[in-house]
Amino acid sequence: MSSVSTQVIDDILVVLVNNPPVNALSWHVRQGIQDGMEKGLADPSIKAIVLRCEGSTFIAGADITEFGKPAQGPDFNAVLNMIEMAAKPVVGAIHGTALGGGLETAMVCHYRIAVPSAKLGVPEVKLGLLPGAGGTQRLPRIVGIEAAATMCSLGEPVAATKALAMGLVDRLAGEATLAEDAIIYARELIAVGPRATRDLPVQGDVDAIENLKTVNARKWKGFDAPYANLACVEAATRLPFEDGLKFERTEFLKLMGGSQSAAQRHMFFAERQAAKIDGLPKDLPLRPVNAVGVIGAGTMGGGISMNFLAKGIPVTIVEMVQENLDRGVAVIRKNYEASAAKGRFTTEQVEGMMALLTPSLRLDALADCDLVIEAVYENMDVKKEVFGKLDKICKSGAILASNTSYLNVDEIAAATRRPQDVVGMHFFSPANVMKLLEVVRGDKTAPDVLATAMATGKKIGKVAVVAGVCDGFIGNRMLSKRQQPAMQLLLEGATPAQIDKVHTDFGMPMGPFQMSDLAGLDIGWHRDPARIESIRDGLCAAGRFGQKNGKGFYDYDEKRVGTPSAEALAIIEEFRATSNLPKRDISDQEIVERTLYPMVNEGYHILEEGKAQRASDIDVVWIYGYGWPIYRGGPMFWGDLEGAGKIVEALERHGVPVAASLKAKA
Ligand code: 3H9
Repeated sequence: MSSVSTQVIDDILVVLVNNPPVNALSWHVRQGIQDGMEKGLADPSIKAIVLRCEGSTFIAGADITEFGKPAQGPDFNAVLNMIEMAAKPVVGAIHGTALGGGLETAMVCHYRIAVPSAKLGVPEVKLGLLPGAGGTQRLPRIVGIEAAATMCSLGEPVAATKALAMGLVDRLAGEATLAEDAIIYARELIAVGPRATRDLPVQGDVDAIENLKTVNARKWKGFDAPYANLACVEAATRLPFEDGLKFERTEFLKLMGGSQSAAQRHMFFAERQAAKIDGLPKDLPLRPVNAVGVIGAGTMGGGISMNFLAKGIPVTIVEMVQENLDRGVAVIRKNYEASAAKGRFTTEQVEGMMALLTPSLRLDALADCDLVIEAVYENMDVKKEVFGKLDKICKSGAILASNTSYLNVDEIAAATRRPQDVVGMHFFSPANVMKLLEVVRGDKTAPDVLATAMATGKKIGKVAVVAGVCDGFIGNRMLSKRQQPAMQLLLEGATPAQIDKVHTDFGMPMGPFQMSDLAGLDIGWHRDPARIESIRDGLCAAGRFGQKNGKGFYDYDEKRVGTPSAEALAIIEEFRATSNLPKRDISDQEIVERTLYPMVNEGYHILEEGKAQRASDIDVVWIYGYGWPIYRGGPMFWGDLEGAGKIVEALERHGVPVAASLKAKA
C-alpha cells in the first residue's frame, strides 16, 4: 500500500499520509505528497486541499533513519515550496504531534486546524540539529521572534490550545471530528484564498534571543545546536526570506555533518533500543504491578517511592524505627511540596500522592504487594536476611527486587526459595529525579519478571537498561575504572581540581573528586584515624568527609560551592611523598587517556562477558545515570569517535590490559 493516498470530497482534495509508526517524512512520503499536490492543483474541479495523516499522529518529522544516507526522492524544501506557493488554499489538519519537519510541513500549509490534544514543536535541537526546511524562518513569521526562538532553542512542543493563542494554529477541531472539520474549514477558505507564510512580516524584539542565551547558559554549556537555532531565528529578523533559508541551510549542514548531532541521533535510537530485551517476545505477558512495597525510608527508599506515588501506584514503605519512618515520610512530603511551590503539582495532587503512601514498621505489611523493592544498607548479610523474610511474607508471584548498586543479585536470590522472582532494580540518586534504572537480570530471574521490571521502569518515567550480575553492574563497574586511576594521578602530581576540570570541560556535570565529595568520603572508611593507607584515609582522619560536613577534597561554603583546599592538598602531598613516586607535571591529555579510555575499555569487557546487551545500552547508562554529555553520545560512541586504535595505543602505553574485542576493533 502506498504511504500517501488522495480522496476527492466534492471540491476538496484530501492528501492523506499513512507511514507508521509516526508518519515520518520518508522519501516515498515526500514523493506522495508532491504527487497529491500536483493532482489537486491540476484538477480545475478541486478548489482547496487538506493535508492530513492517518494513524496516531500528524507527521512527527523527517525520517531520522535516512540521515547520512544518499538522498532519494524529491527534495523536501522543493515539496514545501510547492505547497506554500500553491494557488489554492491548503489546510494542514493536525492530530497527535506535528514535530520538526512535520511542523515545517504544517507551516507551509496556508492554514492550520488541530484537535485540542495535538502538540506542535520543533525538537530538532534535541537531535543536535535545527529545523532545516525553513522552520527557523517561517516560525518567527507566524509566532514572533521570542516564541520562535524559545521553541527552536529548547525544542519543547506547545499544546494546540496554546498554539491557537500564538497563531500557530488557526482553528481547533473537535477531538473526534478532525477529518470533517478540516473539510468544512477548507471550503470556507476557498473565498479567502492562500496565505503564504513567507510573505508575513517577522515581529517582535530581537533582544529576546540574547535573554534566552543568558537564562540557559548553564544548560547549554558545550552544545552547538541551541546557538545555531538562535542564529537562524536572528537571521530571519534581518534577511529577506530566501537569504534566510540559505543561512539556515548552511547552519543545518554544519550541524548535520558534526559529531554532536551524530551523537544525539545515536542516543535517540539507543534510548528506544534499550527497552528491548534480546530473546524475549515483545508480547510476553507481564505480571501486574498495582501495589508496591519499599523497604527503607532513607534517601533512596523515599526517592524510589516518590516515582510510584506520582504515577498513582500505592506504596507501602517500611522502616525499622518509628523516628526514621517519620523522617522519611516527612522528606517525601517536603519534596512534593517544594515541587508544588514551583508549580509542578497542585496542593490536591500532593495530598493525593501522600494518601497513596502507607508507612509501616512491619515487613508483614508487604504481604499483598506485587513488587517489593529493598533499599536497605548495602551489606550482603543484611540483604540476605531481608530477602529470607520477604520469601516467607510475600504472596506468590510477587516480584522481589533489590536496589543494590553492586552486590551479587544471584546470592541475594539464593536466600529465597523463589530466585526466579528476584531481580535487581538499581535506581540512581536522587531516585525521583535521575532517569536511569539498571534492571539486573540474575541467573534465575524469570523472563516475565525481567520484562515486568523493565516495563515498570518505563511506566514511572525511567529509561531502563538490562544489566548482568557483576560487581557494580554496568555503571558503577565502569565508574571504578575512572576513580582508581584518578586517585593514582594524585600520587603522580596532578591535583583534584586539575583532574575535575578535565572532566567538566569534557562536559561531565562533575569530576571524580567532586563526585567523591558529594557521595561522602567516609563511606566504607574503617574509622581508625591512626590507620592511613590512602589519601582518602588521610582526609577522613582529618575529619574531611566531603560535602556533608563542608570539607573533603575541596572546602565548601554554605551554598555547597567548592574551592581548592590547602589542607586537603597538604594531606595529599604528605601521602604522596610516602609513595616514592616522582612528582611530575601531568597533561590534560594524560588525564583523558588514563581516566576516560579505561572506561571505554571496561565497556568492551562488559560486552564480552555479556553483562550488557549492546554497546548503546552502556551509552544510555552513562548519559542518564552519570550525566555523560549527550553531545558526546556515551562512552562507547565516544570511543568510536576517538578511534579504537588511538585508545588501544594509549592504554598499552599506560600498562592497562586491553579488552580483546577493543584490540580486534583497533
Ligand atoms: C527533522 O524533522 C529535521 C527537519 O527539520 C528537516 C530538515 C531537512 N524518524 O518514540 P517512540 C521511530 S528531525 C524515524 O517510541 P512514542 C522510533 O525510533 C526530526 N523513526 O513512540 C520508534 O521505532 P522503534 C524531528 C522515528 O509514541 C518508533 O518510531 N522530529 C522517528 O513514544 C516509535 O517511536 C523528532 O525529533 C523519526 N522522526 O513517541 C521527533 N520518530 O519502534 C522524534 C520516531 O523501532 N520522535 N521514530 O523503536 C518523537 O519524539 C517520538 O517518536 C514521538 C512518538 C513523540 C513522535
